[in-house]
Amino acid sequence: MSLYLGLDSSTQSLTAIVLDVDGGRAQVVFEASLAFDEALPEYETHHGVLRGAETGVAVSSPLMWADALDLMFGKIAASGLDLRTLEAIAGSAQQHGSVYLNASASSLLAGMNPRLPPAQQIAGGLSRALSPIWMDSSTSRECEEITAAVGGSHVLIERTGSRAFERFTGPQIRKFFKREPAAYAATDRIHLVSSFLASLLAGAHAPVDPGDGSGTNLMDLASATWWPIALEATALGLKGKLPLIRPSSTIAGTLSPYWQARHRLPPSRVVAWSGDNPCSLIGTGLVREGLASISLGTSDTIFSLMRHPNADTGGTGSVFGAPTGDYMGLTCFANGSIARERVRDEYGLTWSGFSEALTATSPGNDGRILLPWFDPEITPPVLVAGARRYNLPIDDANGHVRGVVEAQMMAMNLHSRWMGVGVERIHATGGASANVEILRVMADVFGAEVCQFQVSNSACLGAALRAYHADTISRGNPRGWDEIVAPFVEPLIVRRLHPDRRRHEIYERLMNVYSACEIEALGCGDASKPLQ
Ligand code: XUL
Repeated sequence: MSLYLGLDSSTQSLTAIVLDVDGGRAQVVFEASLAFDEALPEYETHHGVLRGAETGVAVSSPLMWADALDLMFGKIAASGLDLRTLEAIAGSAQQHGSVYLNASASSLLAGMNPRLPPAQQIAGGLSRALSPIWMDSSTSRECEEITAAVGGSHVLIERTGSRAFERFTGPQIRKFFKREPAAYAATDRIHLVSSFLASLLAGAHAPVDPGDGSGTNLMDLASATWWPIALEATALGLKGKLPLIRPSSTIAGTLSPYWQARHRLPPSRVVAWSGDNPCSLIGTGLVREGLASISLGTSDTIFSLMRHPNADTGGTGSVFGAPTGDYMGLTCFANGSIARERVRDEYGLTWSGFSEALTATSPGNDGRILLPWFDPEITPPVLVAGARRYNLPIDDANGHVRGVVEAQMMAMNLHSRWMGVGVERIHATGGASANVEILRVMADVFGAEVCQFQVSNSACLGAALRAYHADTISRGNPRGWDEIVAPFVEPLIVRRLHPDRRRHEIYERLMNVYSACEIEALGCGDASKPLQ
């Protein structure tokens, strides 16, 4: 019996999954989640986020993420599991967010006192109190500057797998460098959320993996190394401040004496952390081409494994490194669960009321269309938030429920075509994948079979599977990804939804209308004024 722990530090919560692997058999023996707003109210976040006075700013506290780890280890220690066989720990984190540390951080990380919580001990190691996160859309100017300095968008896309995106780490670093030069100069190390949390566990600076490194606009995708031209275009002296990039299976260190003593844990291996989307790729079993996953979380994402980094020259999506050593195509939508919740709350519904509204309305929504850009949107790019409505009266609750779900699915279909994946089967994950009515719309819009999983946090499951995989390598007995993933992921499929041909035809026609609405709203609408 060997235990493997996966942690997922997402926008709104921290989740943990422990796998028990016995020979070829494996099962989930522990799963828990804590929401930042409720578990750590002293950080005053709303859905895990702090909004600044400046438009588009979205930040969060790295100290909150550290305290959440401490609370979660407390839960794991109290679970009754025999943790002496906890062999390895790996993690998944919201992508793109960055944590800024000064030169004292190394010794602080190494010398933490197990009698005290982590946050207060590492606070002095921060050179920037708050971390910009993936929801931040305040760096358009920096995106333009970086793009121009590297020789244009096509060059950036070809080398890094993505055009300059506001949420990506490079533009965020550039903004900090320009606005707070003294604090930037006092920064010794800039971690991603993933490598920061791995460093905290290992008690020493941990590397970034190519999956998360590719979400920075700074990494040369083909060689998985920092790209000097992008570094120069971003900020002075940046190379010396970034962590090393190492394969996802790298053992970053041993669980530090702090965590061992504080929660009576063994000296488990700490595996490099990755981004939540690369981890979800593993957790939904996408180790082969031709399948797609849709994650319905705070952000909605659609992604697929790629053997070759076929970048999206149109600039809609991104190519990231995959934990398998391959690549993954991804399109990200900012208005995911927050938009669904917004509609649910606005019309005083529960989730079952939300499902009932979906059942009570017909596919195609009788021509009512909602563009659910309640927050600034990534795909398509909408910097100033504001929902748009077509034939949809503001007091029409049912129309809004179907409108938000249909819009999200149609947008995912339209904006993932660049990946060139003929989608026959979709693996659905994320909190909202528990809702069968939402998955029915997904199946009909895509004309594809949709698989629902028993574990809705596939990023966390993927992290636990990565811990297992890296452990087999470090013991000199490596297992292939198919062997790791197949016995786990397939049995977790609890439901398969098949598309209805007639409904799919309705959506094929409606997608042209939806696309025209997007174009009209982006090109002709006054982006500062919602239509209703
Ligand atoms: C992906 C992205 C989001 C975050 C959410 O590019 O920005 O999916 O990773 O945690």
